[in-house]
Amino acid sequence: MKPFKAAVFDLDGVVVDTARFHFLAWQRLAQELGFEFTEKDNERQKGVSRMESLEILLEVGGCTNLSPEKKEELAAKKNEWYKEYLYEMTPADILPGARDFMEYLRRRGIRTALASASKNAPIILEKLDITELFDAVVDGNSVSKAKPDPEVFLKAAEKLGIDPSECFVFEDAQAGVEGAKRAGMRVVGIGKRDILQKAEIVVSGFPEIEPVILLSCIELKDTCAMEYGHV
Ligand code: B16
Ligand code: MG
Repeated sequence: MKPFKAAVFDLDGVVVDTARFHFLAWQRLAQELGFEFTEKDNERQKGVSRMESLEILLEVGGCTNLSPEKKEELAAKKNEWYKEYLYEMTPADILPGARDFMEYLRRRGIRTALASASKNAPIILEKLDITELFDAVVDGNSVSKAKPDPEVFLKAAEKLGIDPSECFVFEDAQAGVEGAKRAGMRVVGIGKRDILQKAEIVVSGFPEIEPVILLSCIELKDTCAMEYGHV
């Protein structure tokens, strides 16, 4: 196995809990359209693009035959509500342990990249004041295919100038884990083992595990991280 040279981070659900804001905004749209939208339905939207998320919501509500213009209008409306939450964010909203872990990796000479499906990634990085923590940023504005397509991860590796097999990805979504695996990368799942079964290591969050231990687990591709958190 090749050594690990770069860490590629998903954004929503890994570095910041914007997944909650996405859910609230989609739920508001569903309410306006007259149906219920649950957290279970929302799980399928994680990591996929805005328009694919809308298709999932419309399928749940049985809303068929909407024109492309109407769909664009609904997605834009949801995004405006979502951005209301983003504007309220401050650097304190970075998920516990994420900054410490990224800084630790960088001190160890490991390169870092962002690989997010979100077109709002630049605003989020700016609000959290973490743009400088990434050597490369690839987001929804620079990819044509959404996760589980590997494009966003392959572009991140290309921008870093590092072979995909030398990258480890941190992901909270099934679509993201799948995309990273298809890119030939190894994955640390952030969340629940039953949802992120294909990841090599799963932890419930960065504070569950000391950076030094998580890094050793990744380097050894050991199963020791499995003992941490709820997994
Ligand atoms: P936007 P990630 C993804 O971000 C979210 O997980 C997903 O729920 C969302 O639909 C997608 O971004 C697009 O977001 O509407 O802001 O462009 O997890 O890949 O960082
Ligand atoms: Mg995510």
